[in-house]
Amino acid sequence: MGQPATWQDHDEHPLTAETLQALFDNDIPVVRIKNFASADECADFAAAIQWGIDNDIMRYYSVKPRVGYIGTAQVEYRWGHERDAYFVAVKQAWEDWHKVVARTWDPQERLMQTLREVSGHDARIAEEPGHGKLFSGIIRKASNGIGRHVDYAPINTPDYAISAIDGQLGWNLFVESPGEGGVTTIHNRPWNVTPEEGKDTPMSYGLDDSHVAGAESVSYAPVTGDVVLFNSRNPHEVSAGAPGGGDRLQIGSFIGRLPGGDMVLWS
Ligand SMILES: O=C(O)CCC(=O)C(=O)O
Ligand SMILES: [Fe+2]
Repeated sequence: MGQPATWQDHDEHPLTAETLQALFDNDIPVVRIKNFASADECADFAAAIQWGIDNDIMRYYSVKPRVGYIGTAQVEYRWGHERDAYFVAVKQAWEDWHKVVARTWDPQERLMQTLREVSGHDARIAEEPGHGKLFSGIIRKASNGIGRHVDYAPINTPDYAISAIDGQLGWNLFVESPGEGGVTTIHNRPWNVTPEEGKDTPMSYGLDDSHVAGAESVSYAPVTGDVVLFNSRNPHEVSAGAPGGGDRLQIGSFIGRLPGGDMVLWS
């Protein structure tokens, strides 16, 4: 490998056709869509999440710190599960998700529409031939933070159709945010290991400092109503929100860029 990667700048950019591609190409660190949702829309969505918590629709990941979610995460099925088990979970995930979103509005639909308008390319939920749609649009309560990890389908999920993408972003809309903390740090060190045929895909969660040593980094704060996008192939982590502040309530997914420019979404 040659020189370590560097970003053009450390700024938060508005969403345009150019910044979207620059983010996929890892030339810039962060795109922020300010005021993607109004304060009323955020409060309404947060109330729907609370209804999901009160009705035991929220589940908790097998990782520390504890992260609550509504929906499912494909990456949780990468080891020791048949593909069919993931698609059984997808069916339940969409049912749970629709119960919540039916009470409020659909940020993911708005986001896909925004991506189409800005880019001139299609943006749609990812599908696996023979199985149908993946789940997309995970709702999370991440008030205690999220450990350092990478998200990149060609390495995480080499045997799914989404592995055909050549760039991967994460987007999140924050509908409630801690007054302090809950900051996401992104390290410019795109994940680059070769998955071995017939072996488990490499560990992508709980990455220690050796994975980011010497890399430049940028941090962003969750702001209620904003969508933030970043290149999820870079190691990233979320700090805990300060106690006594609001929760960190969010909805988001990955956006993969297919050769030709169309975009597919999944969680
Ligand atoms: O909540 C965030 O800021 C980032 C969460 C995350 O790891 C992701 O969306 O891939
Ligand atoms: Fe992530």
